[in-house]
Amino acid sequence: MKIQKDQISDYNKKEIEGHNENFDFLANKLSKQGHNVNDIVSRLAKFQVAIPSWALGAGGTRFGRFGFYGEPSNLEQKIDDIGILQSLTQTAGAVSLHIPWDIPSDYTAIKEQADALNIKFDSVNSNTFQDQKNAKESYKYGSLSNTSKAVREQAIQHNLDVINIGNKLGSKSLTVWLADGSCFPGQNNFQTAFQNTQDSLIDIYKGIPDDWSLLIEYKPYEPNFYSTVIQDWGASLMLANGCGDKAYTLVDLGHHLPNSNIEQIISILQLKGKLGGFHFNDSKYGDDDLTVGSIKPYALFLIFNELVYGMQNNPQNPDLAWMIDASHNVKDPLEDLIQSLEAIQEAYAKAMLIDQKALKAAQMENDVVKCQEMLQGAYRTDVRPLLEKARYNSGGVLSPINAYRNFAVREGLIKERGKHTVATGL
Ligand code: LRH
Ligand code: MN
Repeated sequence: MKIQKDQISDYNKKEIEGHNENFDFLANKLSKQGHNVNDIVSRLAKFQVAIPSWALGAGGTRFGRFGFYGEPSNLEQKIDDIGILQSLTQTAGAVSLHIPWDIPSDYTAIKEQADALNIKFDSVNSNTFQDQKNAKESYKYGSLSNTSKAVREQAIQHNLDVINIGNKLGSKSLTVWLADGSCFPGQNNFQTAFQNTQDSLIDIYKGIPDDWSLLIEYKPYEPNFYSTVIQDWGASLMLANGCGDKAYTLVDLGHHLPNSNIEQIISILQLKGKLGGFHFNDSKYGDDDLTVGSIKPYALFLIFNELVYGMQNNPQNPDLAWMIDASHNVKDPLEDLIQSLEAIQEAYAKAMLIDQKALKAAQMENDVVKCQEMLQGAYRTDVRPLLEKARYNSGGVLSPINAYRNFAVREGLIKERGKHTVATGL
């Protein structure tokens, strides 16, 4: 299913007047405050977020999964669905594949399809947290950290295979997340597990092409419930430093213990030039993989405030890999992803309203109230007309969710694919 350009222009005609009114009012106010509105709008338009190939169907938990009709049942249909997101939002210009869930059957064809939809291949993800059919070794007791050399070598070879797949698609990074850990005290020798992981990552790092990066994702628990080898940013940072300059930490927002100060973690990782990328989502309790900004929107804004500061003050940190990592248990996956894209753009736009130099000056003066007023003033600004303008200028729709429903996309996908297709992934 494709969204046609004329569908979009016809749809926007109905909303453009209201948009122009809101935009002109806001742009006028912001210009008076000294903001370069055109610069903010063009930065929003350039800001592309990678869609996870594993989150285009209905997710589920061990307690059950409720399918969503018209799900993509192969990689080609997944790329088509991301094409729909890109047509509407113009901010979903990349896909992050998970291997072996999404191994391309025809590399040339899948690249042509993605190119035609203006979709790039972002980071590729390895999977050593599930045993593959006919696999010689099992990852039950871990992969890169496993006490068995044969298991570690199998896991290392898998990661090298994933690099090879990504290389054929034009990806420029490998994301490694390990479930490795233990469920009970005494089960693991922590030092051996950590050292095995370091040595294994170094072997993988040797296979990373020069213009690539290795993103090491941390997580405190699940599926192991007593210890996880790469449990937090400190462990990920140490392992990245142990590998070399092309290795960085990957921050999944859901991979933090309650009340962690994620914006502080991000600030320091940027200072050290070791922040490589994000898995955006939101959570109330654990790794809930909920819609971005749906639970803690102010925390997301504070994270973008540190990111904007980093973009302006930390040239030592690389360009970041922006990716969503979510799972949809009750909502249409495409609507959920549209809302996440909107929340990310909104937090970024609000953070760009902060005069970082003035904020730093107030911080140096310890003028706490002034600092707060600056942050909350930006946060309380309704920036949606800026997002609409960025989409409109890039050929997208002014309000994606309304358009998605108005174009009856899900109904169209069900007509094309039927009601019983199931997407690979989580
Ligand atoms: C682990 C994780 C990781 C992926 C998986 C799909 O919780 O965040 O990024 O490999 O989800
Ligand atoms: Mn993740």
